[in-house]
Amino acid sequence: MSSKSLKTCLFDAVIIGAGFAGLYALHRLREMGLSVRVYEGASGVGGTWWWNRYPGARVDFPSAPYYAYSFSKELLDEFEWEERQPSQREVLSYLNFVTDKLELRPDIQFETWITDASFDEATNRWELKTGDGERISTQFLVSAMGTLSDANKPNIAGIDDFAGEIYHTGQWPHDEVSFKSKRIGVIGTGSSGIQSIPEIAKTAGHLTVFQRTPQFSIPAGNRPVDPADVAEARNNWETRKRYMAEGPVGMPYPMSEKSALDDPPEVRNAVYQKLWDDGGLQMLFNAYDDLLAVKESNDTLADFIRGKIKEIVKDPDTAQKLMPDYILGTKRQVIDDGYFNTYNRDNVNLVDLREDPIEKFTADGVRTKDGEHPLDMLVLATGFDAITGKLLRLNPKGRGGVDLRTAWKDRFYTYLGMAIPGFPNLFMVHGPESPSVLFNMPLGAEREGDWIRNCIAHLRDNGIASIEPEPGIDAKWAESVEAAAKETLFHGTESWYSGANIEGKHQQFIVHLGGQEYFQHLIDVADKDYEGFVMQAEQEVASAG
Ligand code: N01
Repeated sequence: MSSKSLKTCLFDAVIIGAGFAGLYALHRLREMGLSVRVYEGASGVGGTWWWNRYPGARVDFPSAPYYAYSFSKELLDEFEWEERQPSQREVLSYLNFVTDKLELRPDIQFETWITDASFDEATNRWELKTGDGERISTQFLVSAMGTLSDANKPNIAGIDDFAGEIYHTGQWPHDEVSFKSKRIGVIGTGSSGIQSIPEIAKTAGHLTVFQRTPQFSIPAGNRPVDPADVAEARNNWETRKRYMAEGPVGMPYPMSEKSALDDPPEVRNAVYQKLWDDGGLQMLFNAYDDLLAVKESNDTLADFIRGKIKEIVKDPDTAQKLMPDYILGTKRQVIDDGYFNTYNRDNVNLVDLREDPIEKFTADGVRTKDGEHPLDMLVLATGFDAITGKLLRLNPKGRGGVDLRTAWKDRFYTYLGMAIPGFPNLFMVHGPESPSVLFNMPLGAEREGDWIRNCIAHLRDNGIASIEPEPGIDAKWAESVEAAAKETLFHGTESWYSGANIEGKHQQFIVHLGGQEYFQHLIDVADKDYEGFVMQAEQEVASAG
């Protein structure tokens, strides 16, 4: 037995994950004087930006310098972004800069996976184990494990027989992967597929894209950062922060307050054309205020993008296969750098899996209904068991030894998307039923991190040992999440927001669409002495013990 397995490390708070959310929580909790340790399985900071190193990986929303922490003007002033949609390499370099600037590194233990977490009711503490046998005891446990961190490897017949190179975009190797002169297959046309396909096509011998759902992709409009934009952000930081705080998705601009149906078609098309030329997700979030709420308005932009696909893709048969037919924006909106144009290359072809499904993989490639596709490399851009995957894999055990898989066997029960009934002193950042992926994520991480810090300070100041949602509050919270979704067009589409991409996962829409209202609600709950939570005083624990 190693000495590690004998010793128990004691902390006030443990955070799992060193991405945007975990680093911020560490900074804030440590500032309060708590003893805090971050455990991170990777060998560096970055979370999703550490793992997703596939070619073409970039920020889709929002543009630099707003996909970053907002709490410190110093961080804004000192980091120089290079590109408007920063590359994975650039975001990682930013997070390393922040880690060093705030001197976070000494409190992060890398290459360490937490493999077990159990709540001890006698002490009101979480007892953790790591993959190499280390034991840890902590009063508070913060899950910052990421929303898009649990890679989904599709269950396709024979896939393990494939003898060529095989990579998942979410677990991309650190060493350079060469596509030169190889026959490559990409499965998946979500953000990861659409960002990587144009890059892979540049040097591949041949690229076959296996598409199940065609996408409404918008040009990213990536380009070097304009120094005038950065100067404007730095000089008007308080105003930009106010827009981000007040807007529905954390954008640094005032939002449109006009319906798409208020403008005549020629004016509307000119608005869309300008945003198409400029690039970025403003087209969906800022052209009009009802694109995600009113189908007739949504159709105007959907038709505009379908027209663009027809214009760009020269082969009419391929263009037809690329025509999206779901409600625009209700799957994660994708932005790209030359995606549709890639299908005009001689070395690229598209297989429409709806008409020509995969039958099985062999050692040499893949057989679809209509033919054989010999491959040297397979790229799985098949997404993630989003938002809940990583926490369920850890499967913490709460009160009475009940594990999370059991507690969530019928649906994902939470309060505020941050706490789970029966799992005291466990906080989630970007959890299910919080705004998570449909809000500016670094900003959301800050606001949730601040709430956790304030909550822990409240507990400490008032001699409270534990906090957890009161029975039944989770059902009320679920109703409010559903009510917010029902006001939009998200409701009718199968997507990873609703668990549709993972076999056997609850079909439950797990993103809170309240935006600013959600964050105001967090503040109101705290102001009302943590309404909806039950707390146990330290004396009660002592006398029970
Ligand atoms: O994953 P996805 P992703 N056979 O789930 C297909 C974020 N992100 O990694 O739509 C065949 O979106 C699946 O088909 P369908 C961003 O939030 C951000 O691309 O289910 N196909 C789909 O086409 C994004 O939304 C950035 O019919 C199969 C694709 O695989 C999220 O991460 C960059 C299949 C999966 O698309 C996930 O994006 C990249 C099967 N068995 C990602 N299984 C930024 O820029 C799945 N598919 C910040």
